[in-house]
Amino acid sequence: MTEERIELLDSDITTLKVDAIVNAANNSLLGGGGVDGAIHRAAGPELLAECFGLGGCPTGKAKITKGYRLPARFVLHTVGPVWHGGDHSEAELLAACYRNCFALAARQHLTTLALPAISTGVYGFPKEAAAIIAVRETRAALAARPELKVILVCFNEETRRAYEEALNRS
Ligand code: AR6
Repeated sequence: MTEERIELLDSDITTLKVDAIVNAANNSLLGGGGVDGAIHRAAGPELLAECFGLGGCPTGKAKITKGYRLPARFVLHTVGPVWHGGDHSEAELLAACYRNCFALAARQHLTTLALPAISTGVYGFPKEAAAIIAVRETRAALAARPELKVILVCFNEETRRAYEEALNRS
């Protein structure tokens, strides 16, 4: 069963002791606000130093670093699309973020992953539509890897509601 391996958790992602947390970063990978800022603050300056060497990241792709002072061992940095109304491949790019994070986790044999609601903050992606994509891609990843466990982190009530609705749809 895949559903038993998806957890919704009201939490600050920087506190979670998992194999990897996902960062909703920007193309520079050099920090920012939102969850990105919180992760860099909690991980310490060594994270920024490693990110400098990565040369940024295209939208929809993902790169890995160590977690440094975080309880999580690794950080998977992905760059979600900025919402421009929905006709600019936003849905495909958001799905690619999830797929590339899950693929990277599989390559590194990481089994416990926590993800924020990528693109739904500063980048303005509608929460309900984003939750449907997150749940669909998470279910596909869980079906492909029986050892995988995924925590979808709800930083606010609207995000939790959007995930609950997406999980109940099918
Ligand atoms: N733990 C878990 N989730 C969080 C946390 C946290 N500590 N803080 C915020 N969220 P956002 P984006 C939630 O804006 O929309 C940055 O400046 C938040 O409530 O962090 O992908 C980057 O550098 C929302 O549900 O990311 C980029 O420039 C979700 O995380 C830009 O923002 C994503 O919100 C990326 O924008």
